[in-house]
Amino acid sequence: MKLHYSPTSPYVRKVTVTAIETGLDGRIERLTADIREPSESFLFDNPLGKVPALTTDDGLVLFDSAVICEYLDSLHDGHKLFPTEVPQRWRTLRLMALGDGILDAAVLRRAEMVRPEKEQSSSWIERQKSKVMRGLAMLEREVPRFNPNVTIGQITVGSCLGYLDFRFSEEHWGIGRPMLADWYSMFMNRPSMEATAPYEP
Ligand SMILES: N[C@@H](CCC(=O)N[C@@H](CS)C(=O)NCC(=O)O)C(=O)O
Repeated sequence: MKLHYSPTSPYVRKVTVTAIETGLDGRIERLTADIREPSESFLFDNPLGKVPALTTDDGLVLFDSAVICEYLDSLHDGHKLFPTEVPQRWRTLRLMALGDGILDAAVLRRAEMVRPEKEQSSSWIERQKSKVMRGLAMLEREVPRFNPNVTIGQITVGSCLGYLDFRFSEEHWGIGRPMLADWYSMFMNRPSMEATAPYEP
């Protein structure tokens, strides 16, 4: 399998953590993608021009991160990251959606903040920031109900908080959210999380 990849993308991190947790990492070749100027062949395979995208051994190109993670989870017989039993399945998918939604808002906020100052919309930046803040408040409330076993929900939340540390470190999201901060310190010790910290190439 081939993974179109960027070391700064939190959505790619979700996939690489999933690959490590499921024992599939050794079967995945990484191809660095230039998302600012994507190649014609990459755009043909993924018209959205985003990473991650995974080319399977059968030649099917999968996107986005949720689909790729569920695909990887279907390829092994160990502990499943996408529970099949309810209500855990719905709790897990909801937690993944919350982590992805916070990420979407944080990524949009950053994209706006790096535009030339006179072109930036402060109301747009604030709108995205308030989604992040409300999402973090919900995560703090949800921590006591996190599944004791690792799930794609927790992997998404871990990748999301890692992105906030990477791009918005001066905002210290952990202040005032003690349960989430404690959970994150513990989750960060997983080898899969340690091996996938984001970096600027
Ligand atoms: N919902 C997508 C989001 C992927 C995404 O937005 N990736 C960013 C990198 S962090 C990207 O490729 N952006 C390039 C673009 O939007 O053109 C997923 O979960 O995979």
